[in-house]
Amino acid sequence: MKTLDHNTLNIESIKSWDKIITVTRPDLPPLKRYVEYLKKIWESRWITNSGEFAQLLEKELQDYLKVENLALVSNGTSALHLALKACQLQGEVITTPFTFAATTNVILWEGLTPIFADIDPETFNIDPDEVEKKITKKTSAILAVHVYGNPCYVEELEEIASRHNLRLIYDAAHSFGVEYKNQSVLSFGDISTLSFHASKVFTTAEGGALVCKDEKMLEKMKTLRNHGIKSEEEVVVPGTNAKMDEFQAALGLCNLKMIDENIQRRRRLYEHYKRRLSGRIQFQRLTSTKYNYNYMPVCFENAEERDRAYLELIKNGIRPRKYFFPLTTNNVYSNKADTGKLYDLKRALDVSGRVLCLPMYSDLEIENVDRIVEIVSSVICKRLMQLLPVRVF
Ligand code: T4K
Repeated sequence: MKTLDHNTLNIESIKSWDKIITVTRPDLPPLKRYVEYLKKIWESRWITNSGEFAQLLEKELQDYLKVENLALVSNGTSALHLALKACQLQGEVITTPFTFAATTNVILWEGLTPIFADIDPETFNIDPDEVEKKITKKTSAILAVHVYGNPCYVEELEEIASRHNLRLIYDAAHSFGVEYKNQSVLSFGDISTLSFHASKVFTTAEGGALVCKDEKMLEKMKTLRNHGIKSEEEVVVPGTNAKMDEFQAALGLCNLKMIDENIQRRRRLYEHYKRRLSGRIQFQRLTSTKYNYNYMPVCFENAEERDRAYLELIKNGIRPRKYFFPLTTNNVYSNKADTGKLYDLKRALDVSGRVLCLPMYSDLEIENVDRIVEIVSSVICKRLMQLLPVRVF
């Protein structure tokens, strides 16, 4: 985390932070454009509670994402909370341990029990066969994650959920604009949740959204996000405050204008990484027909090699991240990195030990991608050299 001492804060300290290549960096619009929106906010003095910009962003996102029912919320975690709450779940929720802490945390906060199912070692998403094995009388839902935006096996999960009468919720925090079989990946399952955090391909600083098929369900979640208030004198359900404010919505409106261009730039970087590292490292197998290139995950041969590459990059002023290590089983049971073994999660443990997310953001320079590739390659080469037969002359 970046920490600045306010007493010594000066431009130089900010510049030195700028030299570090981080795993991600938010896209920001030209400042002038954002200021135009700020002027309107100043004029209206309407700064939150379903303001004009929030309503407009909801509409524009529905069009862009090709979905019918979308509600903005304050972040991706509150989107997950509202989704679970609206489904009135009980007992057990089957989920993946290979995800960010929030996916598992919300299950626990809602008083439910997370049951972990193993992942597919190529797509890194929850394996439907493993889900099926974990279903009991207590199961009420499946909470799957489209990891790094890569679509889950949606047809198989849909079939299992309907056969067992379970709710199917997708944590689509990384899936902005992703399509599966030329259809928005957000149109699968009962509810999908998005994150618009600074680290995401589309950002409102903090923010998120809920997408669902059923209009009534959307209304329910909109009521829940505003304290359960139906009218001035009617609170119909104990809700919460998960609203997006006008400053965030304005940033979203500006960023939406640049989204296609930014995704194109990421795509070029992704392909460059892939071309240069191909055959020497494992990439995630993508199942999408349209992808957003939010992350650049690669898997090394083993954990030791991953950790060496991680340290080597850090030494060179590059900050990759071990998303997602350790598994979120740790949130629940203990602090040990190997708790996954207890739950028959061998593949998740293996991927989590080998994965590294390399820097990926739209204005990352290609020369820096080359530098990163060279450092990673030098680590891999050491292993390959050891494998070569030693010749004795
Ligand atoms: N479900 C899934 C599957 C998720 O991945 C997430 C969040 C959620 C649910 C919950 O959504 P939110 O409630 O967060 O909307 C980051 C993000 O905070 C988190 O949103 C994200 N997933 C997760 C994968 O990554 P950290 O702790 O790694 O963030 P941090 O502060 O270390 O930032 C990462 C890098 O981003 C920094 O090294 C530099 C860059 N950065 C960050 C910020 C905040 C910037 O350049 N500017 C910034 O303002 O969790």
